[in-house]
Amino acid sequence: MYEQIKLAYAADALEPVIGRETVETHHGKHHATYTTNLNAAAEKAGVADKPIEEVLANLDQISDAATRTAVLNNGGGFYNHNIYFEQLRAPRDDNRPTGAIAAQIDADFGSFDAFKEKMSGLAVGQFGSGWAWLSADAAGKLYLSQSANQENPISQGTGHTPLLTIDVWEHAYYLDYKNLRPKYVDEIWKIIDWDVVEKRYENR
Ligand code: MN3
Repeated sequence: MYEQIKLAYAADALEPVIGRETVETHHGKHHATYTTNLNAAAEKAGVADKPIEEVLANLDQISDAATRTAVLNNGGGFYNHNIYFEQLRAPRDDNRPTGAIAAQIDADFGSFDAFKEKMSGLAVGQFGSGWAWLSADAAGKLYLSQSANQENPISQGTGHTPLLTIDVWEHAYYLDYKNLRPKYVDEIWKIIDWDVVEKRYENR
C-alpha cells in the first residue's frame, strides 16, 4: 500500500510563503485523495507491490488504457507531492544550496541565480496545471524541465532522477497568491530544503 509522506513541519511552518490553510488542504485533501485513488488503480493494474518509480517508468506494461491513465494521474499525483512536501522547510533569507549540488548547479547553469531564473521561468511558463523540475542523470549532470498535469521526468521516460520540483497547479498557491503565479514561484525559493535536495542528488 502506498502511503503519503507525513509532514516534517507544522502546517503553519511555511508561513508567510505558504499559509496553513493551503498546506492543510493541499497535503490533507489533494495529496491524500491521489494516494487513495492510486491504491485502488494500482491494485486493479496488478502493480501495487512495486515501488512507485518503477510503476511510473513502465506504464506501457499496463494494458487497459483507462487503468493506465488512472495509475499515471494518481501515481504521479502521489509521487510528485511526496517530492514537493518533503523538500520544504520554514523560510530562510538568502536560502541557497551547499555542497555537491551547489557545485553542479554552478557547473551546469553558470550560477545559482541563473539556475533559479531558468527554473522559475519554466514554472511560470507551464501552460495550465503542471510542474517544473530539476533532475539528474546517473553521471550527475543536471536538467531542467516541465510537465503537464501529473507527469514527471520518470513518466516522461527521461531516465533522470527528480531532485526538486515546483507545483504550479492553482491549488498550490491560489489561497495565498490568487492568480499571481509568478509571485508564488518567486517566494518558494525561501522554503526549499536544500539538505533534502542534496541527499536526493547523492542517492540518485
Ligand atoms: Mn498539488
